[in-house]
Amino acid sequence: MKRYVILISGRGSNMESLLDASLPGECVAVISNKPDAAGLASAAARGIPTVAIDHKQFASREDFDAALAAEIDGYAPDLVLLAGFMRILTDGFVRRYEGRLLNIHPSLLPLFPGVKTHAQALAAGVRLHGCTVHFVTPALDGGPIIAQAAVPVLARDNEVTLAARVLIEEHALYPRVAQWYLEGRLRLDGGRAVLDGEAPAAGALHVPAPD
Ligand code: NHR
Ligand code: GAR
Repeated sequence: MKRYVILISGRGSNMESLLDASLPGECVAVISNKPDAAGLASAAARGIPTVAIDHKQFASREDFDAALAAEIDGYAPDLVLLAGFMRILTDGFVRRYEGRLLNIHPSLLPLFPGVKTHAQALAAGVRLHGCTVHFVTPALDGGPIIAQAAVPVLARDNEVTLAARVLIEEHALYPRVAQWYLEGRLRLDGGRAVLDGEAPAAGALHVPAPD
C-alpha cells in the first residue's frame, strides 16, 4: 500500500475529504505550518499522527522547508498532498518531491493563481469558476494540470457563496485524483500530467443555462 502525507494550514476540510474517502493508501501523517490549525485535531481524532512545524520559528523559507522536508522524509511517503497549505515552497523543496507533490487550488487555473481566488473571479466577471488539482512545480500554481471541476457563478454570488460551491467540488475532485495516483495510474511525464485509462467526458456546462 502506498503511503501519503497531507500538509495543511487551517480548517482541513479537504484533508477530511481525503481521510474519509477510503483511499487505497495509508495516510502516515498530517503536518501543519500553523500550530493552531483546526485540521490537526480532526486528523488526530481519526488516529492519524499529527505534527506542527511553526514557520515563524525559522529565520528563512529555506530553513523552514528543510525542517519540513526532514519531517516528511521520516514518514517515507510515496505522495505528498497540499490541502489548504498556505506557505509558498522553495524550489529545492519542490524539486525534492517532483512528481509526487500535488495541490488543490480554488480556481480554474491558469486563471487566478495565488490567494483570494473567489474575489478575483467575481471581480473578473467570469461565468464559470472552480478548482484545479495540479502537480506542484516551482512556478506558483503553475504546475501541470491533472483535473478540474467547474461551477457556475451566479448573479447574486458573493465570496462566501461562491467559495462554498467550489469547496463542494474540491471535496469530490481531490480524493478522486489522489486515488488515481495511489493506484499508479497518474504520473508526471515530460512536464505533462498523464492518466492511464482516461475516460472522455461528455457535454458542456453553459452559464447562464440556455432557456
Ligand atoms: N509552492 C510552489 N513552489 N509552487 C506551488 O504551486 C505552490 C507552492 C506552495 C503552495 C498552494 C497555493 C494555492 O493553492 C501552493 C502552491 C500560498 C500562497 C501564498 O501566497 C500562494 C499560493 C498557494 C499557497 N502564501 C503566502 C506566503 O508568503 C502566505 C499567505 C498566507 O499565509 O495567507 O507564503 O493557492
Ligand atoms: C480550500 O478552498 C483550498 O482549495 C484553498 O484553501 C481552502 C482550504 O480549506 N487553498 C488555497 O487557497 C491554497 N492557497 P480547507 O483547509 O478546509 O481544506
